[in-house]
Amino acid sequence: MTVFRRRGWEIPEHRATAESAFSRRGALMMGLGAGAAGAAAYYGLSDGVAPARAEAADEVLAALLPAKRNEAFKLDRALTPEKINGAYNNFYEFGTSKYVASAAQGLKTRPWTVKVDGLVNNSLELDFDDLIKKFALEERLYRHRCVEAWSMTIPWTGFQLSDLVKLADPKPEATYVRFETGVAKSDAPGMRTSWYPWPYTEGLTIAEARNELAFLAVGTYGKVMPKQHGAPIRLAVPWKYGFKSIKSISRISFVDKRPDTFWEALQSSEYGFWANVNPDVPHPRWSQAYERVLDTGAQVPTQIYNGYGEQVAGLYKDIKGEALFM
Ligand SMILES: Nc1nc2c(c(=O)[nH]1)N[C@H]1C(S)=C(S)[C@@H](COP(=O)(O)O)O[C@H]1N2
Ligand SMILES: [Mo]
Repeated sequence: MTVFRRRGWEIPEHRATAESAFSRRGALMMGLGAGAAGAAAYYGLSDGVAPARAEAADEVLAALLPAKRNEAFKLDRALTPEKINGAYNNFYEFGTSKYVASAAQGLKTRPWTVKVDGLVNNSLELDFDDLIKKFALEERLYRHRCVEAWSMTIPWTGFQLSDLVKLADPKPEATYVRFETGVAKSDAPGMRTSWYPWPYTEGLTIAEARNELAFLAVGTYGKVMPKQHGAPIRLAVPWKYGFKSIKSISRISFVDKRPDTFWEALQSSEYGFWANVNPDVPHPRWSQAYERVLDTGAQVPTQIYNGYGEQVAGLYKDIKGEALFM
């Protein structure tokens, strides 16, 4: 069985040239040659340098960690080592390579406000440290399957999105939830590329947002989340392709129309709203049948809903005529 791997997976082909030119500029700005940049970032992180650097103001969160593990969320495979997960990321605001961990240290995570608005009875605008005090933090071991056909497992610390939905108390007209990334343009070299529809946005149906698996993560490996994973707060929806799990969220809006999402706006023929994992529905440019497990490099068969069908298949049983798996 052959799995095609191409460079610039998530980039529409006609943009690939502009893309690599951008990455090279980014590398030069850091005073490194293009080849050295990736390697330096990778090996630097392997020594545990970048992920350890937390904001001084992380004390409130740090005092709540480590949170108790919820044993209901188990894995069928080994946990990916922290240094591997922290050194291979997708965070386009900081560049299109996987080695954005160093650049992501420029993300300012304090002060950080999360706004919850739209069709709700209880709109909120809370400082991140006040927000986390409203919820009981727990740890869950989740799988993560990127649309590019690599996967990892990770222990997230956070709280169930449905608890925030409850607190916001949506009106009956609210049918979707829209998420927006709050990374400041001035901190994020990748956002200078004008052909991307910044800010990064994502969306779920309200039923998906109420599903027990939908999780808002604020920590990894029992610690404050490294910036490259989307600090201070990011979504984890493990039955969907990774791009749905939006990072560094600053706004959550309850709406009555399907929200535009970053990847759909960029290339709707390749990245849809639903993006549920399905090994039988290939991406237009590659197979989704297998995934490369980070660290071991093993090629393992991908599972429908990334193995979470028991929890989520029911969400889709009455939805007809929609591209649920792209
Ligand atoms: N704001 C924002 N969120 C994002 C992305 C991004 O580029 N920007 N990339 C997505 C993609 S494609 C993946 S696979 C995951 C990667 O999460 P990780 O780097 O923590 O593994 O984040 C998702 N969330
Ligand atoms: Mo991804």
